[in-house]
Amino acid sequence: MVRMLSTLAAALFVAAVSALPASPVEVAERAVCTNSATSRDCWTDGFDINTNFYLETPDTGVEREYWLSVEETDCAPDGVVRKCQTLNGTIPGPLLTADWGDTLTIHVINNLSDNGTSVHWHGIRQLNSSEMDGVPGVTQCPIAPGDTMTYSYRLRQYGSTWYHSHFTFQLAEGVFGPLVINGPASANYDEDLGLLFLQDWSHTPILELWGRSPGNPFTLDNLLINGTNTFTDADGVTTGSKHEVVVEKGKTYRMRVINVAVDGFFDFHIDGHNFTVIATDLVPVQPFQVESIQIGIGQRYDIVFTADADEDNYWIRSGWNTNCQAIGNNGDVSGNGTAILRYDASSTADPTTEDTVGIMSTCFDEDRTHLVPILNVNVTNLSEIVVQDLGLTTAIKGYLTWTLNTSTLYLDWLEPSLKQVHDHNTSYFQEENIVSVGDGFAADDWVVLVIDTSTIGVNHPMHLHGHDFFILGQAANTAYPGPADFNFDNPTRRDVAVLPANGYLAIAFQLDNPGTWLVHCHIAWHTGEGLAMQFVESADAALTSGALANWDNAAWDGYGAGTCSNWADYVGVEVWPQDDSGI
Ligand SMILES: *[C@@H]1O[C@H](CO)[C@@H](O)[C@H](O)[C@H]1NC(C)=O
Ligand SMILES: *[C@@H]1O[C@H](CO)[C@@H](O)[C@H](O)[C@H]1NC(C)=O
Ligand SMILES: *[C@@H]1O[C@H](CO)[C@@H](O)[C@H](O)[C@H]1NC(C)=O
Ligand SMILES: *[C@@H]1O[C@H](CO)[C@@H](O)[C@H](O)[C@H]1NC(C)=O
Ligand SMILES: *[C@@H]1O[C@H](CO)[C@@H](O)[C@H](O)[C@H]1NC(C)=O
Ligand SMILES: *[C@@H]1O[C@H](CO)[C@@H](O)[C@H](O)[C@H]1NC(C)=O
Ligand SMILES: *[C@@H]1O[C@H](CO)[C@@H](O)[C@H](O)[C@H]1NC(C)=O
Ligand SMILES: *[C@@H]1O[C@H](CO)[C@@H](O)[C@H](O)[C@H]1NC(C)=O
Ligand SMILES: *[C@@H]1O[C@H](CO)[C@@H](O)[C@H](O)[C@H]1NC(C)=O
Ligand SMILES: *[C@@H]1O[C@H](CO)[C@@H](O)[C@H](O)[C@H]1NC(C)=O
Ligand SMILES: *[C@@H]1O[C@H](CO)[C@@H](O)[C@H](O)[C@H]1NC(C)=O
Ligand SMILES: [Cu+2]
Repeated sequence: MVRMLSTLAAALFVAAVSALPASPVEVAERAVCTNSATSRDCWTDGFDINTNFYLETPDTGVEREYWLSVEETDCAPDGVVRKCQTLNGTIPGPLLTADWGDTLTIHVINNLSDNGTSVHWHGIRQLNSSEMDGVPGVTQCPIAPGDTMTYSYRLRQYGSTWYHSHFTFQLAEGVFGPLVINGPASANYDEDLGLLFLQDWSHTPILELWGRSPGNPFTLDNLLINGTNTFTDADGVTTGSKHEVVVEKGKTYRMRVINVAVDGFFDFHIDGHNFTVIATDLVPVQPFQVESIQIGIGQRYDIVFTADADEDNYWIRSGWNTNCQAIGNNGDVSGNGTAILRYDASSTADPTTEDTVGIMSTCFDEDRTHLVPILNVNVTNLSEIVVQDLGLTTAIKGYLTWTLNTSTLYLDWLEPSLKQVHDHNTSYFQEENIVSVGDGFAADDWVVLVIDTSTIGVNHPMHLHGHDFFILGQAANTAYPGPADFNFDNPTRRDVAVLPANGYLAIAFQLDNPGTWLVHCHIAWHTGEGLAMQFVESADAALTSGALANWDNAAWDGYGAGTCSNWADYVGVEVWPQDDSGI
C-alpha cells in the first residue's frame, strides 16, 4: 500500500483535513471474539486490533505488582568477566508482563553503592502520569542508594517494549529488561518467543570509558543477542556461548526484536527464513514480508515466521551496519552478532548456513510506505512547527556536545522540570532545552518537531517520551524544505525514528497528554553528550483542569516517598558528581 502524496495533493490535503472530526474507529462485529492462534486480531469483548487505543482502554481491574533491584554484579555475557550494573543480577533483567488495560506497579530499589538510578518505561504513554516516566531531572530526582521508588501506571497500549535506567550510562552497563503487554496482533501465530535483545557490548564499563575521556565514542568489543555471545580473544581462545531459539517444524512464531545498543544499528535476519513484520514499536501495522530488517536503537519490530525450512540449524544474524554508524565495533574482534535457530533441541552443532542476504548498503529506517498502522489516524489541526538545528561543539563543556539551536542539554537532577511546572515556575534554565507547547490550544491540536541536521553526516535514532509520534517527513541529504511535503495521511507512527545523516526528521504529536516529555537521541554517547530537549506540554491546562491540578506537593517527589529529599541528602556524601547531561 503506497501512501506517498505528491506535493500538490499534500497541499490540497492540508487545506481539506483541517476540518475533519477526530477519526471514529470501527470495532469489528463478531459474536465471539476470543484471542487464539487463529484469531490474534481479537482480544476481549469490545476490544480488538481495530480499537482506537488512544481513546479506549479495557477495564481489567487488575494491578500487577513487581519488585526490581538495581545492583552491581560481576557479569560475563561472552565469557569475559567485568563489573556490570543490572536489574536483579541479569542482563536482560526479569520479564515484566501484563495485559492491555492492567495497572502496572513496580517498586524499584537502588541497591548500588555509589550511583543514583531511575527506571523509564520506554514508549509507555503515561497519560495523566508524567511523574511516572522515570527521567532524572525531568520527571523525578534520582533514587539515592538504599532508597526505593514506586512507579504505578495504566497500560493503554499493548505490544513489545523495554524498561531501562535513564540515569547517565547505566542502560549501557546492563540496567534494562523486557516489558511485554499482551493484546491483539495483526497476524496469527502459534507461539510467542518473547523479546529478542540485540546489543553491542564493551569489556570495559562504559561509565569508566566516559570518565577517561568524556565526549569520546569508544570502539566496543562484541555484539550480543539476548545477553550472550561467544568471544575469541587475541590468543584464539573462545569463551561464552550463543543464544539458542528452538522451533518445531510447521509452527508459526512471534518474536519481538529490539535494538538496545550503545552505538550500533543492526541488520537483522534469519538464514533460510523470511519473516512478516506486524508491529513497529507499540503500533500494530499491516503485515508485510521481508528478508531482513534494519533496526535503530530503541526500535522494535514484532515479527512472525513459520518454521518451514529443512529441519536443521540456522544462524540468526544481527550485523552492525557501518553505513549507519562507522565508529564502534570495528569488526576485527567480534564479527557479526549471531544466535542459533534449531529445529532439534538436542542438537549442539553450529549451523553451516551461509548469509545470502548480507548488510544493506544504506542506512535508513524501513521504508515508511511499508509501515502502515492498522488503526488509521490522520494528522490534523497543526498549531505549531518547532524547528531545531542540530549542531556539534566542544565550546560549551570542554568536551564534545551536541546542540539543538546552539544549546546542549545538561540537567539539574534536583530541579526536575515537572517540579518547576508544579511550582508554576516557568523560569526554566537554558540547558533544560525546554520548548513549551500546548497552552492556548485544544487537546485535538497537533505540534510538529522538525530536527534539521543538514550540515552533519551522522544518523540519530530519535525518541520522544509520552507519545507515539507521527512521521510527517524524513529524508537524508536534504535540508528541511518546509511543510509542503508533509504526509498527514495515516503516517507511520512509532516512538523512535531515525534522523538521517545530512537530512531532517519531522514528527507530529497530538496535544493530548499534559506533562514534561524528553526528546533524545538513543545512541548512549549522544544522550550523555546532550543531544536532547524537552517539551513542557499544556502546562496551564494541566495545572488548572488537568492531571497536575490533583497533585499535592508530594506528587512529584515520589508520591511522598521523598525521592528528592533523599537525593539531596545523598549529594552531601556522593562519590561521583554528575559529569554528563544527566540522562
Ligand atoms: C480542528 O479545529 C477546528 C477549528 O478550530 C475544530 O472545529 C475541530 O474540531 C478541530 N479538530 C479536528 C480534529 O479537526
Ligand atoms: C484519512 O484521510 C484519508 C484521505 O486522505 C481518508 O481516506 C481516511 O479515511 C482518513 N482517515 C480517517 C481515520 O479519518
Ligand atoms: C527481583 O529481586 C528481588 C529480590 O532482590 C525479588 O524480591 C523480586 O521478586 C525480583 N523481581 C522479579 C521481577 O523477578
Ligand atoms: C542487594 O544486593 C545484594 C547483593 O548484591 C543482595 O544480597 C541483597 O539482597 C540486595 N538487596 C535487595 C533489597 O534487593
Ligand atoms: C556511577 O558509578 C560508576 C562506577 O560504578 C562511576 O564510574 C560513575 O562515574 C558513577 N556516576 C555517577 C554519576 O554517579
Ligand atoms: C530473550 O530473553 C528474555 C529475557 O530473559 C526472554 O524473556 C525471551 O524469551 C528471550 N527471547 C528469545 C527469543 O529467546
Ligand atoms: C525470501 O524472499 C526473497 C525475496 O522475495 C526470495 O528471493 C527468497 O527466496 C525468500 N526466501 C525464502 C526462504 O522463502
Ligand atoms: C558481517 O556480515 C556481513 C554480511 O554477511 C559480512 O559481509 C561481513 O564480512 C561480516 N563481518 C565480519 C567481521 O565477519
Ligand atoms: C531554532 O532555530 C531555527 C533556525 O534559526 C529557528 O527557525 C527556530 O525558530 C528556532 N527554534 C526555537 C524553538 O527557538
Ligand atoms: C525556578 O527555577 C529556576 C531554574 O531551575 C530556579 O533557579 C529557581 O530557584 C526556581 N524558583 C523558585 C521560586 O523555586
Ligand atoms: C486525565 O486527567 C483529567 C483531569 O483530572 C481527566 O479529566 C481525564 O479524564 C484524565 N484522563 C484519563 C484517561 O484518565
Ligand atoms: Cu545521536
